[in-house]
Amino acid sequence: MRASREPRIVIIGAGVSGIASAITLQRNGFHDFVILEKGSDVGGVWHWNHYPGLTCDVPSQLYQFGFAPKADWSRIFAPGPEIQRYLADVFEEYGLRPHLRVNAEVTAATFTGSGWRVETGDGTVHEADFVIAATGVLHHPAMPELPGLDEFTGEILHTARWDDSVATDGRRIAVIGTGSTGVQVVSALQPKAEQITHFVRSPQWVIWAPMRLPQPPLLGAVLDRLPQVNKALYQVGMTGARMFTDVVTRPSWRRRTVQEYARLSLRAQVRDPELREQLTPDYQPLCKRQVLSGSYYRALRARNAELVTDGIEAVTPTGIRTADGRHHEVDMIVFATGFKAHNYMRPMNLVGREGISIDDAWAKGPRAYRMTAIPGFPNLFTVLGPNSPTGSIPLHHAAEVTARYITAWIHRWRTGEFDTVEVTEAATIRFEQEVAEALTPTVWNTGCNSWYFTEGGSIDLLPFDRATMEQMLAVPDDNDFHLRDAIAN
Ligand code: N01
Repeated sequence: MRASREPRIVIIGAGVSGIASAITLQRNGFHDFVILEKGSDVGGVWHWNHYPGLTCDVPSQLYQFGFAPKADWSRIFAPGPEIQRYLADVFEEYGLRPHLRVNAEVTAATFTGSGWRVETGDGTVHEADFVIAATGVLHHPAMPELPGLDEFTGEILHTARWDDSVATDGRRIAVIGTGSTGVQVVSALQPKAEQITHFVRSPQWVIWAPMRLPQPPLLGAVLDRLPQVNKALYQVGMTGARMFTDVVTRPSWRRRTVQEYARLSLRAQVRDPELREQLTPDYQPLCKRQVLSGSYYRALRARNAELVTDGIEAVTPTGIRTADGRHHEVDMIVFATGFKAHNYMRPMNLVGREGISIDDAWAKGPRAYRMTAIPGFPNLFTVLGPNSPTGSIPLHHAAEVTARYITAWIHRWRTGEFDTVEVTEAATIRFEQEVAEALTPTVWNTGCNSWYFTEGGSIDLLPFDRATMEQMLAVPDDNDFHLRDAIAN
């Protein structure tokens, strides 16, 4: 056993998972880390997304770090800019600014035999003992290649790269896509648009929820004064979230109840049989990432709104032509078409042991042992990586739990137990088999297409409950890893 030493750590990404990682390292006495962020500020998805109507559809009291609860959220479901501010405030509060490099996109990371050589777009090189890839899931916008799009003379926007200088009031707007984003942006733009046309390829179930409900100021004041009550409320929320996990992971009366509520949300708000027919999905509620809204159906019923479910044939210089031969004249096209959710850290040129690239390692789709360790890539961990619980467990919590797990490995490195730690192929295959088996009874597997599916056809989610997730990341299991000295590489 060698003397204690201090690890150099690179964290890639300053979103929820990067912030959770940095603070967890710091709280455990690790200070030699740098956070490389591609964007111009912290916040990840909440930095990049600022489209009109952006709201978090997870209750604010749950959509926060357990170690940094905010008492005074303005609404039960916080608006995007408030979440972005919260993340920036936490970042400041924990003194992370000196560790941050913005506009520092990692273009390459190469395993050296004992650690990593990480390169950013401007040619800066960081030598590290460990890399934590906290690069996010919903980061790379998906932009469909529609015939004629290049010839369109109006504005083209993707919701995930919104341009705040583009006017929307009094204009004829096409919105393509009806996930959580499309529903929010249509609801927000409709009141002041001249005309809004929502192009929907597959309708979604939209559960009614009071998305604009204010959080009572008195509650904020009480939670602020009594941190114990704040903690208790967080725990109550986590317990409630556990019931939701159960709803999606296996059939039960609870699942059926939520699904019935989804159907009722449509029936009660859309009386016109033709519109209701158009809005009725041909798959079970909850199969795709559930959409929540208190205003979408009302927006669609407005005089200046139209739902179009005929397929898009082509974009023309002045609008969109659908398969029924109609031409829809519009001034701007908004793509709410989601993300390439399975890219993770790619297109970064990530090269592991013996020259294996991440593209080769993931040729059949992204994979990682317990969401965080990849065979062939020693001393590298992902946070909210493959099979993360994006559809079931509060994300901040999942990021915190994963960050603690990684920190435990780094702690052992510090004490000199090993130079490199790499998950075994056998353990990764075993984990994949467990996941595949547990995915069978999930609602995500009941016959819809969604961004949860990888190109290879597997579902990229964690089909376990919170307790199982916490247990699997509680203590590193040596049997599942190769622990080596650098000399042996
Ligand atoms: O993206 P999506 P999103 N022609 O992938 C359609 C999170 N989020 O940005 O279903 C026509 O869900 C596609 O149609 P189809 C949340 O996890 C959270 O809305 O493939 N349409 C679909 O309707 C969410 O799930 C919040 O037939 C095309 C849509 O585009 C995730 O982000 C808020 C098309 C894409 O839906 C992604 O949501 C917002 C084409 N060629 C988002 N290509 C919170 O509140 C795609 N579509 C926390």
